[in-house]
Amino acid sequence: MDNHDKLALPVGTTLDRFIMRKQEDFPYATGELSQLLRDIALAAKIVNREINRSGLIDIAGAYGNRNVQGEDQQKLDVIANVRFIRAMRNGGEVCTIISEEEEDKIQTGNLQGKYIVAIDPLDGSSNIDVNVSIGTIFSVYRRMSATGTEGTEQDCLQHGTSQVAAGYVVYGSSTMMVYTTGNGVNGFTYEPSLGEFFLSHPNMTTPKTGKIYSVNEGISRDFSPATTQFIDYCKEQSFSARYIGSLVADFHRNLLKGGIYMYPATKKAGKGKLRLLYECNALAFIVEQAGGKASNGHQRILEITPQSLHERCPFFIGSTELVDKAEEFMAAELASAAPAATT
Ligand code: FDP
Repeated sequence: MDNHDKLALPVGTTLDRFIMRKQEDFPYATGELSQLLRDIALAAKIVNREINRSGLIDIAGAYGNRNVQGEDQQKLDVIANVRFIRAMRNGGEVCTIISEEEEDKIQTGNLQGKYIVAIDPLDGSSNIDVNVSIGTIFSVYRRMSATGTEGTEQDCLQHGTSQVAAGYVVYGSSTMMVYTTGNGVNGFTYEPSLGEFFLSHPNMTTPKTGKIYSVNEGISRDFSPATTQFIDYCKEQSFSARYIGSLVADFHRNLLKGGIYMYPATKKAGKGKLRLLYECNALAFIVEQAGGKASNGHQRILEITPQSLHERCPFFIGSTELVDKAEEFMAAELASAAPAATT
């Protein structure tokens, strides 16, 4: 067998093996967080399968919305919600889940579970039906309340700085899972024929600056003057505008290439559109671990004190230099709005 023989090529490191190796770095680790990450990865594989079949399901379900097993066809975001919750409920490590799809927190019944998970099971829902990249985003917190009880509101409303892990899955031209446990960021690409995620992007770092800005400019008439001025700045620099409208996909591209994604406050939505607990915090943790920055325009995302489960916040995330620049415009606006000091 020579070195060019296909059999000479190693298959690489699987996500499971990588998680196990990382756990060995912490001699007192119980393995519960590792198991939780594996549960999420398993649900992601199932959701990936459903997404890949979604066009076919539509065809198969065209007459009465029933599949061959006679089950009602469900929308993919509902399917994803069920799959992730079921995986975490069966796993046993999570006591409470906050999901974009459910108004109230979900008690899994695992009273001994040490972890709280906030999840957007399928983000970018407007892109589901048109075969465009979508994603899953998750944050993991250690509960503050005693085990043996249900998770509390206080457990769910922790600062982003308290996250013990965060990640996302992008279902795109290939499916990838990217996660951090606070010690760098690693990305894994799904190999469908083997049914495994393989380490493809070790120690991911994001460029300090970039040439991409991502924002829904169709609603720019509703932006504050400072946001518009920052967008004008991006145009003066001849940046490229790239906006898929799927947060995970837009974020993932900018993480790799350098750039800024923003969903600012608008006249209609003073806190923007994105949710702090299961969208902004997770990506903020990841971007910081990769050397980037995330802000609401004035404050570090991870230091915002959450007030409610589904609260929204303006979001500027990506290369540090570009987020700094956006903050400069916001600060100038704030300063000019402040009443002049009287003598
Ligand atoms: P969607 O409403 O399609 O679920 O999470 C919300 C989100 O998508 C993000 O993924 C996306 O970046 C943004 O909203 C798109 O909003 P606009 O259509 O207002 O641009």
